[in-house]
Amino acid sequence: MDKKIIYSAVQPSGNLTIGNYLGAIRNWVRMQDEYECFYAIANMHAITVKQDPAELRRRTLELAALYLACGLDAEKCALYVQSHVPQHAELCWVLNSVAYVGEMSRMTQFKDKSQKHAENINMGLMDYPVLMAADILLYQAQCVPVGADQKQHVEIARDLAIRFNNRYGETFAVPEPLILKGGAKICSLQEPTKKMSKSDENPNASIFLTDDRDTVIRKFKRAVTDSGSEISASDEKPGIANLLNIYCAFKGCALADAEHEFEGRGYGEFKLAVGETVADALAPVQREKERIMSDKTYLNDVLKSGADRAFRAARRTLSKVYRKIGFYQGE
Ligand code: ATP
Ligand code: LTN
Repeated sequence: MDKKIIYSAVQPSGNLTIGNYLGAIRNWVRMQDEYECFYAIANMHAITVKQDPAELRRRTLELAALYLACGLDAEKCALYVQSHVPQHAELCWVLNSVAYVGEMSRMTQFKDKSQKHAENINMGLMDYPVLMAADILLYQAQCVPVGADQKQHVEIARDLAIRFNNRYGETFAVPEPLILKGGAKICSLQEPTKKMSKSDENPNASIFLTDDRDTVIRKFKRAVTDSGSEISASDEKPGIANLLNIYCAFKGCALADAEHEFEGRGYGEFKLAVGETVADALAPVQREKERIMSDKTYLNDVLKSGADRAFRAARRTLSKVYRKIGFYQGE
């Protein structure tokens, strides 16, 4: 039987956070042995908000190194840069004529980002989910491992696939989001009801995969907690619940066990334990990332062969799409 196809991506819009790791990349690593996986660096999505060109270029390579350092294996999956495969933009254009303005303007992320970047509400920001649908549908992906915030976008990709198939005949696989419990929504350390984000302007709100031990411990020490002194994962205690969630995700234990472990202990001691656990988990990833970054030839080879593999798959789907919609492709 053919292997199930998996697709996902992260934008090189900032340094990776433990939210990106726990919500997405860690699950990608777990899937690479069993499935045919395509994992991209979504630089075309990243430019929907202002980026410094030199930084964007640097972060693209750094993100590739982090993918590998987190355990992705370039032999097992296609790791590539979105803009290296031109079919993403081409399919996006076709899907633009299938997608409705109304449904795009209702997307939560579009509304949030429009508010946050009120001076730059560009067409790309609104078209973001259509490009994301193009990413997924190009590879006939059945499953898309993401954090909870991306569920709505994967649902739009499903809707567009179904609409296109109904209009032009069976063309695309209809994808499903895969959102695993535990790390699906890691929250900001400063505003624990908001998701942790790599482009948050407050650096104390996020733990970056590249933060050194002292920084990690200091950020957890400063994390906003709740009144009272009990360490429990209740809805009234979003700050403590978030820290418990992070602790359990890295330790691989159940929330109830962690609550039990910290029973009768103070917030200070608890925050230090979370900080040390996270710092211990990040240290080997950071060492590996530095090692990979020092070998640019290897990194470029990985991205080149990933793009070649992706290109072949994407070309197949795009040609089918062009045939279905009536684009003349020569005799
Ligand atoms: P930005 O702040 O630039 O919008 P981001 O940090 O939200 O970026 P994305 O590139 O949008 O990161 O997301 C990459 C992947 O990480 C997605 O699958 C997303 O669902 C997941 N993810 C992002 N933040 C979190 C979080 N706080 N908790 C769990 N998963 C997350
Ligand atoms: N929009 C996603 C990144 C992304 C993506 C994708 C995720 C771009 N294309 C395709 C899954 C599938 C985000 O996480 N912000």
